[in-house]
Amino acid sequence: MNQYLSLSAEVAEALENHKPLVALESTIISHGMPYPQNVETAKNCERIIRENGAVPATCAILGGKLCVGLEPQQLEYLGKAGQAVTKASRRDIARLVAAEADGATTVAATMILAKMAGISIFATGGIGGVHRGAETTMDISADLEELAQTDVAVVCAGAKSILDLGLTLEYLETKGVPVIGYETDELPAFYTRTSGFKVDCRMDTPQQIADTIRASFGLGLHNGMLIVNPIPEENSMDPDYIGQVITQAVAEANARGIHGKEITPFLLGRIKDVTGGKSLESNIALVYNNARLAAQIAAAL
Ligand code: PSU
Ligand code: MN
Repeated sequence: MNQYLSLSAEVAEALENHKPLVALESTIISHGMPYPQNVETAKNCERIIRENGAVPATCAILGGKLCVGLEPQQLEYLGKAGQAVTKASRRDIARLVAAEADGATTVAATMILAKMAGISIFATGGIGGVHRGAETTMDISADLEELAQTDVAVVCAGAKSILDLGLTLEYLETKGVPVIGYETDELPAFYTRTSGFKVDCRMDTPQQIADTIRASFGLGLHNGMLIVNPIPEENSMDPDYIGQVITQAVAEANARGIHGKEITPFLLGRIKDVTGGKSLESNIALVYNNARLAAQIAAAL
C-alpha cells in the first residue's frame, strides 16, 4: 500500500473483502457545482452506488494525504470551500502532498488515486478533452493523457461541447483509448444524448463492459477506457438552446482572456448562470445515471 494513501474504513474493508468499488472525483464538488447542491449530489451518488451493490470511494487530497473514501464532513468541507480548494490534476499531486495541503481531484488525479488503491471503475459527469480552438491554444486536458496510461475505466456522459468533440475522439483514438457507448452508437454531448459523432463500439449490458475491462487488464494493456452513458431522455436539454449558451460562454471566456485550469470551471459556472440553473438539474441527473451504471459494471466485474 502506498505510504501517502489514506483509505476510509468502508473502502479498506471493501478492498480487503474484494467487494466491488466505484471511485468518484471531487473537482466536480468544489469546481463543478455550487453549494449546497454539490454536497447533496456527492452524498446521493454514494447512496446510489451502495444501492446498486458497490462501495463508493470519493477521492481528494486532504492535509497532504491521498484520501480514497471520504467522511460526510469532508464532503461538506470541499463543497463549502468550493474554488478556494486547489483543483488538483496529475501535476499538482506531489506539491500538495509535500505541503500537506488540500486538493480536489480532477478525473486525471482521481484515476491515479483509484489505481493506487486498486479500484478500476470510476464514475463522473463529464471529462476534460480537446478544447475548441486547441489547434492554436493547445488546450488539451490532462484527463486524456491519463486515460492513455492508467488502467481505470471511467463512466461519463460524454463531454460538454465547450470542447471540440470530434478532436477529443480523434485524440482518444490516437492514444489507444476505447470509447464504449452504453446503449448508444453516438458520443453523447453531456446535456444531450447525441452529438453526431460515432463511438468506436457499442455495448448494451454492464456484463459486456465488465468482460471488456477484465480482458484489457488481463492483457496488460495499461490504458484506461471511456464508457459513455447518455443523459436520461427526460433530463436532456434542447440542443440548439444549450449550443447557443455554450458558444456564448466560450466567447466570453476568450474575450476575458481566461485560460489554463481556470477555463473549465469558468465555463461551467457561466452555463449554469445563463440557463438559470436548468443545466445544473440536468448535470445532477446524469451524474446519478453514471453512478448507477458504474456500480452495475463494478458488480459484474
Ligand atoms: N467537465 C464537466 N464537469 C467537471 C469537469 C469537467 O462537465 O466538473 C472537471 C473534471 O474534474 C475534469 C476537469 O477532470 O474539470 C477537467 O479540467 P481541465 O479541462 O482543466 O483538465
Ligand atoms: Mn486545459
